[in-house]
Amino acid sequence: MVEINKEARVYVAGHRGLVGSAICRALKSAGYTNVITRPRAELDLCDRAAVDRFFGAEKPDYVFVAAAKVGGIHANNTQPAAFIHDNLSIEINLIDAAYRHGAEKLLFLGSSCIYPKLAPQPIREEYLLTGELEPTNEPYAIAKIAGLKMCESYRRQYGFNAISVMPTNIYGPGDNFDLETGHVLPALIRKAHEAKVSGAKEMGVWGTGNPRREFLHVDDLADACLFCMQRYEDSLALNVGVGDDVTIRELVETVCDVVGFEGELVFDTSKPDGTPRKWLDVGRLADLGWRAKIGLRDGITDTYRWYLEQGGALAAE
Ligand code: GFB
Repeated sequence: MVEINKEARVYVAGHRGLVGSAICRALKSAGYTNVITRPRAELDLCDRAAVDRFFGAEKPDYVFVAAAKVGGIHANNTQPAAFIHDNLSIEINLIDAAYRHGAEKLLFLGSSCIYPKLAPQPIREEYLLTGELEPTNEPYAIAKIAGLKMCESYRRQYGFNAISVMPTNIYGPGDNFDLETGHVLPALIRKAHEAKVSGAKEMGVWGTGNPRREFLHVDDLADACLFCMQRYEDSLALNVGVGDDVTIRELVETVCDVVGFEGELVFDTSKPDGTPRKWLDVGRLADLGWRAKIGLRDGITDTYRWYLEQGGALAAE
């Protein structure tokens, strides 16, 4: 266990995103006083020279790589070039600059979609690169695999203390509620809410409803990231999940219950299902002493509350 000095210079890349903003909240409540962030208008993470200048000037001790181009199944499927380009650029620029400017440690965030589409379930860390990827998000997955391999390689060749964590599907306050580009959980909250306030008889759900997904609240993920920054030092990319999954049909039923929409569900099977299941084996992280605390229903309730506070109700009325 490494006790990180509360005055250490901690840089959170992607601090306005779902994950980065939760890491900043967690750092603040843990008493860290020197958290460094930069808005995109001031630092373009795809610009290598700019990232290098930033690291040279700020010299962060600890780096959380929560910056990424992310999106749901439709965004991944329709913008493959942007997903592979932006994610590779961000990873190369940040990991290399952190190493060259003497950071103590770096934590890289990947995704459970790095594993083979038909991996045995639950998915253990060692199943990486044992089979074909899910086609709807292959470019994103390839970029995330490159990021974890960079961490592994910089550790092996240069002794740089870079670790990777692979979270399952994340949701929570700060999520993207756009119906085209967002992930399933915020999209369903918005659809159920809008159907309720407009008095609609039905709401649309993409795909068959049969795929299974595991959902981790972003505050649990942020907690796991701080835990790993202090306790984990190995080249193996560590799974972070809740140890449980649900079908999309079960998910939408819970969402409708929380939101209070009682109409019909209409499954649009012209939309892709994506990978049938990605249930992570979280045994390694549990052995280190970390477990998720926020149950799915409570997490959905919390996220719906946040959505309403942001004006979701007004937007839908
Ligand atoms: O969250 P999601 O977009 O991404 O979709 P993936 C999960 C499942 O929910 C799919 C279904 O089977 C969708 O067809 N679904 C049902 C919906 N209704 C909706 C809806 O209204 N919106 C959306 N978005 N889905 C992404 C990857 O995969 O997961 C990324 O593309 C990343 O690379 C991310 O790994 C975590 O779980 O299929």
